[in-house]
Amino acid sequence: MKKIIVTGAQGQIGSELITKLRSEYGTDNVLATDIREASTEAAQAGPYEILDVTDAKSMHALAKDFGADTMMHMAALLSAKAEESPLLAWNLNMGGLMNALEVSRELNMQFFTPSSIGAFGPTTPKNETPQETLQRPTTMYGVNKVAGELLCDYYFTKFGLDTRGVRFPGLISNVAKPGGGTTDYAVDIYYKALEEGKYKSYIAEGTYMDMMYMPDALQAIVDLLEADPAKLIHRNAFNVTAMSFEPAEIAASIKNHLPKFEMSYDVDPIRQEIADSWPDSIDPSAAVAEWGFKAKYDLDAMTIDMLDKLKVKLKI
Ligand code: VAH
Repeated sequence: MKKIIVTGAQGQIGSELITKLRSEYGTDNVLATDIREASTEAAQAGPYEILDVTDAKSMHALAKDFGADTMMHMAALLSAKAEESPLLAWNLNMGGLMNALEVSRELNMQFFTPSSIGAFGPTTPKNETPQETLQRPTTMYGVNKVAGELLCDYYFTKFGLDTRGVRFPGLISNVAKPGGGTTDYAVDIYYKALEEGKYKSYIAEGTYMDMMYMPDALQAIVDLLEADPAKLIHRNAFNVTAMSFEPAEIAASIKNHLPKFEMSYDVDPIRQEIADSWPDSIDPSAAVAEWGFKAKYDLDAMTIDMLDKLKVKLKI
């Protein structure tokens, strides 16, 4: 049975990933780590340690003492926050990744870390973006993601480390509220629709971005972890997506269930510039062919589940 160490376990993906991994592999086989004290129910539900991913010595000691054979490196600064603090983003995103790769190499662990559609830039083909294409991102986050993909492939070809990754689209979750992303409007809108009956989008109408509901993202991670390595032509990182929509479309989907919901716009130029540099839709065919990637939720199915879950969470 796998013994897994997760970094960034209280982040947007990490906080749900530890629950998913514990249900798949057993609670005691998943060590959740984060720079902060365990404050979420998920973090407190199993083995947990404080870890700053820029501290290689501590990361090595925790992984070795736990007997980990799998590293899920999730700790990172997201796109908008990275644009606010590019040097901090470089040090955390690249320093943390290098430490996680080195510890995984030293302890011969399987390795996973997510890339993002942010690894593409304004000169990348915008529609049905191919698995292999031009990647010249214009954000610090994108530079980190492209460099990270290349580093992970290097560790696979140079050291034979079993590195695997996906390029996630915007992820929508009813558990952890995200912090610092560009696609986060697609999470905030559900909360505000229920709490206030209206939402002011910082992303302009007509701005398409790839998106995915968190349950599909978590299943994709487990499916890739378990994939037959002999069938993997690519490794870092696979395009995965479930849908592509623009703000008016998610607003319409919500309005089908909350007829009085009102949408308005107050565009944030920084996050709009980031969004404009990313693809409108990416092509996930390599992930489908090499490890059977399949998303279950489309926009309307996600809206129904998000509203149902948030009504309970917000006691509305
Ligand atoms: C962000 N949610 O907005 C992340 C993601 C594709 C976007 O990487 O930065």
